[in-house]
Amino acid sequence: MLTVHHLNNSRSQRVLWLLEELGVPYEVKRYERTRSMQAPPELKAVHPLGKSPVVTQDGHTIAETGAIVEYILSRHGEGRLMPPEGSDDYWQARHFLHYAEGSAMPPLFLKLVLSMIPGRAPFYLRPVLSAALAKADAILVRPEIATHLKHWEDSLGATGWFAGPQMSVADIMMSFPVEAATSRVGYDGHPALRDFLQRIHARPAYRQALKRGGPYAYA
Ligand SMILES: N[C@@H](CCC(=O)N[C@@H](CS)C(=O)NCC(=O)O)C(=O)O
Repeated sequence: MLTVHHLNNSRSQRVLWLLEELGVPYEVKRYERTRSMQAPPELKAVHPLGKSPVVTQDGHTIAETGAIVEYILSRHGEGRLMPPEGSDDYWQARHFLHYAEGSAMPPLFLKLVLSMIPGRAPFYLRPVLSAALAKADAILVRPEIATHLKHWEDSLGATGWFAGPQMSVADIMMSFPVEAATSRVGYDGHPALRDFLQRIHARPAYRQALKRGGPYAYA
């Protein structure tokens, strides 16, 4: 049996969604974030990085969402959720499989960290820190996020999916960056992103994954 080591309110939700789409049996081991929003120390006993998701099966322990998704597809996919090998859509799906965590998430994470700093600083430093970080956000982070949002909007434009005419693994990987970004900066000028989220959130497999994973802030 495949076990998903799942942290509440996290990108691990994508792994549950993938398994539901494929109809693969799995068990969920839930972990709760600490007050500082970090993973609890028990996750370090599963994998040294102590992050979620991690999956375990038949003596394998696999961390990192993209690698987990590749593992699940190679063991249980039977060609599903991947465009025909070698086609343009296939390489587009591979692009988004790596890009979601490699390039899309870092500026969103930076934005989150910048927003948390003033609240954790001594109160007398907060006004000056807030002003400096707002400037860093405006100069460095927001333009970067805007470039990514345009790439997503343009990519969805043709078919409503990230790689080709049908839903694929690209859409599952990209769901978390799209959910995280739009919850922070909204949908202004990005109707395809709003439409994408409405369609994926309505899928029975997505809804079943929410039931298995527990509270999730983005859907
Ligand atoms: N790129 C990694 C990121 C893993 C990651 O940072 N997971 C978050 C959950 S959204 C986590 O475990 N955060 C808790 C912590 O860092 O303590 C992946 O996709 O698996």
